[in-house]
Amino acid sequence: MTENVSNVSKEHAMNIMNVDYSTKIPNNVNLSEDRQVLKALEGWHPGYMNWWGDMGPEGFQQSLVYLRTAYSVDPRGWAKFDYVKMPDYRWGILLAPQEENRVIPFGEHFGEPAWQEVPGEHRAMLRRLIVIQGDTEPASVEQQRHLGKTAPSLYDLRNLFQVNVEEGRHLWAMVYLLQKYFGRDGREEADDLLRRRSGDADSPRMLGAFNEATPDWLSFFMFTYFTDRDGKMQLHSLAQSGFDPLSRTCRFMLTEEAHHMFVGETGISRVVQRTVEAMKAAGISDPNDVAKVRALGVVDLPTIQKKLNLHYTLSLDLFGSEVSTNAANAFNAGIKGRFHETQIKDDHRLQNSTYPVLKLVNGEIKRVDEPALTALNMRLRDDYTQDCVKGLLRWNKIISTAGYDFKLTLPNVAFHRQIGEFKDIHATPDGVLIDDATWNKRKGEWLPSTDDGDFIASLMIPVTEVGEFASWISPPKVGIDNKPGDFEYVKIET
Ligand code: BYC
Repeated sequence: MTENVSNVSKEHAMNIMNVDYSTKIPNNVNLSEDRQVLKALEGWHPGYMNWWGDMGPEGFQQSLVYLRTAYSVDPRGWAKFDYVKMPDYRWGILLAPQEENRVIPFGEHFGEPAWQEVPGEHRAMLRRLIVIQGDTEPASVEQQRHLGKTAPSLYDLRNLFQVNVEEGRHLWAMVYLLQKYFGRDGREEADDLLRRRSGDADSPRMLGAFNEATPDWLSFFMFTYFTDRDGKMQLHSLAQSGFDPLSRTCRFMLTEEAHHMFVGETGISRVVQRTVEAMKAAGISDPNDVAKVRALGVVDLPTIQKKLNLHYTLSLDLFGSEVSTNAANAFNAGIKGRFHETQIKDDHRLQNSTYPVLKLVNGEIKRVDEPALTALNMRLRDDYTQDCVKGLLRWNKIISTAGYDFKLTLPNVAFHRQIGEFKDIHATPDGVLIDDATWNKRKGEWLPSTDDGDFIASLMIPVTEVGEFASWISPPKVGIDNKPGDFEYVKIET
C-alpha cells in the first residue's frame, strides 16, 4: 500500500517535472484534462501566431535557429538544444513543481496555506499585476523586432531569437493564469495583450520603458542587462506570492530569464573589450578622445556610459513611485512580496518598521524614514541597484586591465526620471540639482544624442559568416551549449 502511494506520487512528480509535448500546447499542468482552459488557449493560439508574424522578429522566420526548449522544470536539467524554425517553437505552459504545504510568506495572511485559487477580495489587484507582467513580454519582442537584420554575428542573432521566443513563452505563462483563473475578463485581458503595441500612439504598452525604441545592438545589450533585470526583481517578488500558481509560474520564468541577463552582461563586456583592445592597438591613451576612438570603428567608452545612463534610468522608472500605497496593499494582501522574502529575518508583516527613502526635501535629495510598507518599491529598487553593480565591476575590470583610467558608473537615482520623487526636477548624473536651461544645454553630455545614435547605427552592419564578428564587438569566451567558435547558430534562409 505504502509502496503504491509513493509510486503514484513519484509518477505525479515526474509529470510535473516533464513537459507533455503530445498536446498542441506543451504543458506540465495537465491541460489535456482541463478541457475548458485548453479550449481557451487553443482559441488564443491563432491570434498569438498572427501577432508573432506581424510583430515578432522581422525576417528569419524560415531560418533554422539553434534554440533551447524546455522539456522539464527540473533545475538540474531542463532544456534541450536543437535547430528550430521560430514559428515552430513549442511555446508551452510550464510551472515549477508545487511545494508541499507552502504557506503565504508575508502580509496579513502570513503563515496561512498558499491559495490554489484566486482569493476573491484580491482578485482585481492580482489580475492587474498579472496583466502588467504579461504586457511587458510581447512589448520587448516588438521593441527588438528589427535587430535581426543588423546582428553582429550568428551567435548574437541566435541569442536575440532565444530571448524573443522565451519572452513569447512568458506571455503564454501569464495568459494561462488569466484564462484559467479569471474567467471571462481574464480572456478579454489575454486578447488585449495581443492588441497593444510598443510605442503605439493609440494603444501603447503599459509601462514607460516598453514603449521606447531599441534602435541598435548596444541598446539591446543594455536592455537585457538593465530592463530584464527589473524583470528578474519583479518576478522574484511575484514568485513569493501567496497565489501559488503565480508563484510557481514566476519561479520557472526566472530560470529562463537568467540567460537574458547573461546576454546583456556578456554583450556589454564584449563591446568594452573590443573598444579597449582597439584603443590599445592604435596607441590611444585618452579614452575620452571620442573622435579618434570612433575612427577605429568601435564604440567609445563615453558613449557606452551614455547608453548605460539611459537604460538604467528607464529601468528605475519600472519600479513605480518610491512611496506607493499600491505596493503596500499588494504586500498586505499577500500578493507581491519582497526580493528573497523568505530569507529576510523580520516579522514579514512590516506594520511597525520603517525604511529609508530618497526624497526631495526643500530642494535637496535626502534620506527620509518612511513606513516600510509604503516604501516597498524603493526597497526593491535598492536591491536592483545592488544587483546592477556586479556587471559594472566586471566591465570596469576589463577597462582597468587594459590600462585605462575610466570607470563606468551608475548615475544618481534623481537623474533623468519620469516616475516618482524626482520626476519634476532635473539632476546631473552625480545628483546635483540643475535648472531646465542647464539640463537642456547639457543633457547631450549624459544621454545619447542624435549624433551618437547615428554613429552607433553606422556600425550596425550585419555579419552572417560563420564564426565571424562585427568590428565593434569581441567574440564570446564560450559558445552556447559549448559549441565551437565556428558553429552555425542560425542557418539563414530568406
Ligand atoms: N510606466 O504606486 P505606483 C519584465 C503607474 S519587467 C507607466 O507609483 P506601483 C521584462 C502604475 O501602474 C517587469 N506607468 O507604482 C523585462 C499606477 O497606475 P494606476 C514587469 C507606471 O503600482 C524585459 C500609477 O503609476 N513586471 O518582466 O506600486 C523584457 C501609480 O503607481 C510606471 C512588473 O512590473 C511606469 N514605469 O508599481 C521582458 C510587475 N510605474 O494603477 C519582460 C507587476 C508606475 O494608478 N507590476 N506606473 O493606473 C507591478 O508590480 C507594479 O505595477 C509596478 C508599479 C512596479 C509596475
